[in-house]
Amino acid sequence: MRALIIPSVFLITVLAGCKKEEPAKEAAAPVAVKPPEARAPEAPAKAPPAATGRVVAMEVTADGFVPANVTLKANEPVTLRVTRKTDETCATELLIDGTDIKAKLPLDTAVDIAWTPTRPGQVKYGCAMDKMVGGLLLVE
Ligand SMILES: [Cu+2]
Repeated sequence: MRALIIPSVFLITVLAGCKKEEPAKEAAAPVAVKPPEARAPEAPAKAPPAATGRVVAMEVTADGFVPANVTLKANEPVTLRVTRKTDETCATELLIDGTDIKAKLPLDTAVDIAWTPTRPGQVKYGCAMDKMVGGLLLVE
């Protein structure tokens, strides 16, 4: 008798299992959606970072970067807060020689560019077009 009962119980279990599995997967889906919670900590990281060190306000006008030349100190963190005030310029980005810095400059938006020069000297910065519109960071 057991030989007959066991297969039928097995069959019922399998059928029930099949039917229950799908809702179980749906239930599992929200669990798989949990990573957004893990992404949540990234969001604050994307928020504008607090300015580091001295803040130097600069503007991009029809005359270029104003002021064009800025004196900095070696090993002293600085934040260049650059606001592009005109569309009459090709300086819609700011690049700094010898660094990976390439900051987009949206119109009328202050953009913080943090940098710590490591050695004295003159560092050229400016637009993406070979810094034709730009100036010098004079590192003392
Ligand atoms: Cu340019």
